[in-house]
Amino acid sequence: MARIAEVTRTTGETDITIKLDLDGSGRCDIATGVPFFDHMLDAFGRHGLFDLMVRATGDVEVDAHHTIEDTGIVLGQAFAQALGGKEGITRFADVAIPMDETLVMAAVDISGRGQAYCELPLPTERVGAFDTELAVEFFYAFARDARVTLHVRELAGANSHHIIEAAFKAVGRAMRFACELDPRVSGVPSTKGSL
Ligand SMILES: [Mn+2]
Repeated sequence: MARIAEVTRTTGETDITIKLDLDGSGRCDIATGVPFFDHMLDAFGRHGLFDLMVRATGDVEVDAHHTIEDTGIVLGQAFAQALGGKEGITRFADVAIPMDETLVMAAVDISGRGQAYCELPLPTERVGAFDTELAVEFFYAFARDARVTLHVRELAGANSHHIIEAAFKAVGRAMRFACELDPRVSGVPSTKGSL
């Protein structure tokens, strides 16, 4: 069965549509109105080997906060939908991604309980026009609505662009391996019988 999802969410602040194929090849088509965020979602999708289409329009004249948080919500919902009953998944994954001087680790459990713990010190408040604190807002929203446990840890880093980009690549890559079907797993990989 195809592990795909399409989710649209419209509020007074944002209008977002996401199409996701968990078993894709990293083809991304991203337009959020926030160029640095497009670059990050592209890194997430390509290195997660997800096919990912994102269309977001939001009140970026206020700031990018609503657009980025709500895109995290919708992307999380798309993962939850595409994972379905979670039969046969690997469930746990951890990766560390280097980017020059930076090293960021992400660990994920497709746990059914949405929670994120981020230790991602960023040396600058902005990368270009992008508010760096919004990176963790995205991960919190994503983990909550994907219903995954997510840890993101900066092990080394001096450049905010590198740190944020390594974090998105690490989370994408960890989600790839956690979502991947393991032929040795039968049913849902939990002693409780559900996730
Ligand atoms: Mn970059």
